[in-house]
Amino acid sequence: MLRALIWDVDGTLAETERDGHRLAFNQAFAEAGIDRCWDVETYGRLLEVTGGKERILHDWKLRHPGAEVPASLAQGLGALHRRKNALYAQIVRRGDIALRPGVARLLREARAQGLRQAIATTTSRENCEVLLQATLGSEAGALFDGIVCGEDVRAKKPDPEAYVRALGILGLEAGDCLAIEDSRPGFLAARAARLPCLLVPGVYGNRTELAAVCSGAVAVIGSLEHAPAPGGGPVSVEWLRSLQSNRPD
Ligand code: XBP
Ligand code: MG
Repeated sequence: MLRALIWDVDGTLAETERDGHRLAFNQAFAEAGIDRCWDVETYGRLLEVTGGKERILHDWKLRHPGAEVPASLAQGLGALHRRKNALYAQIVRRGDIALRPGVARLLREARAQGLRQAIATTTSRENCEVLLQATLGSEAGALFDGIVCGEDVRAKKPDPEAYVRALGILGLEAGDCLAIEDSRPGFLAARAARLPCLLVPGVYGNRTELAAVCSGAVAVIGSLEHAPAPGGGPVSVEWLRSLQSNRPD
């Protein structure tokens, strides 16, 4: 029985990464005098590591195999990341990032049909809140029963902790919920929490490749505006319910 949807944020609710977080990271690097600029492709590879601070360190380690992270980077990481989030907030507030097609409609439809809804994200709470405010405004409070962010967990995705906490807030069993994700780390996190997972890859996800590495997803679709045939049309709660028979366990 489908009782709740648990939504990922970055890449799922909105395409925040390429033209949001990435640009903010690059501007923060430039302001801090750090000689690093992530192009679209490089950033796509770095998304395998979730969490902004973790991603910066991962990139440095990739480029300096076996070397110790310099004290200047380790000590400046918190301030660098705070500045990056402030720059990200500016981008979101000026309206450059929209919800992905079909997201607002499905959020409202699920609510209207009595489904509970939560967010399980590895982004910082301030980023999540600014995005919800800029896209859904005051309606966001009525759509979600709980929001789990990066600060709320000890281990970020692909660790299941964010999903386990979201389930705790909802007070539901994993089998009664559906996770909606865009990425491999997100899928792994959902599955490790034993949640059925619908994958909706966006600009950073190749649908075919993701389907191959994420076997066990209830479905892999390109957009919430287009449910696959035979039903077709926008993804509805009814269509999500029909996926229950695809659950891996
Ligand atoms: C995606 C992430 C985040 C963002 C950046 O989260 O991994 O790290 O890229 O946000 P999700 P921070 O897909 O789980 O929503 O810099 O605040 O970490
Ligand atoms: Mg994501």
